[in-house]
Amino acid sequence: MRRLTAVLVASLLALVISTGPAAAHAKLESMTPADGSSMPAPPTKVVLTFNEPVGSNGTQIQVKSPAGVNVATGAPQVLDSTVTQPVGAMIEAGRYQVEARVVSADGHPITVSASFTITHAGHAPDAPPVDPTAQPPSNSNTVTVVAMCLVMLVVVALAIVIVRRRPAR
Ligand SMILES: [Cu+2]
Repeated sequence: MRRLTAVLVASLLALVISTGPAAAHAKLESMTPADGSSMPAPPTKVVLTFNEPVGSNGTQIQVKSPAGVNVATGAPQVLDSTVTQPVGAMIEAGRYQVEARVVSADGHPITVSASFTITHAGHAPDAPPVDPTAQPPSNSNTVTVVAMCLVMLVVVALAIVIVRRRPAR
């Protein structure tokens, strides 16, 4: 009899543990850019879509560059079941890791771990415009940096032209 009681208690506990919290927690349904995807141009935002509305308090999203720099800028915007995180310039090509902490409707936090890869580095948008009439700076390091920026600008411009020229699907 004691054994039967123990088995009953154990089954009840198992039932509560397995059906209780799991049913109520938000789950990531999709991400834009898609988890595991690879693209040439850096996105300007990361959008997480969950299977149910999530809370706006306590939401934290980090988008880490291959070197570990967080490129997320500003607060994530929560609208029903989607969370939009603006991201700044992605000046490194490679894999970006998305680490999100989102609060489920029942108040419990969940964490999301996903990633995407960009094959072409972006360019810092707040870089000063290049003045073609400017005197070449005396510092050779500065010249190198400016030259690299110019090359990046050309690459990005080319990428935009190529993407625009592709016929619509
Ligand atoms: Cu919960």
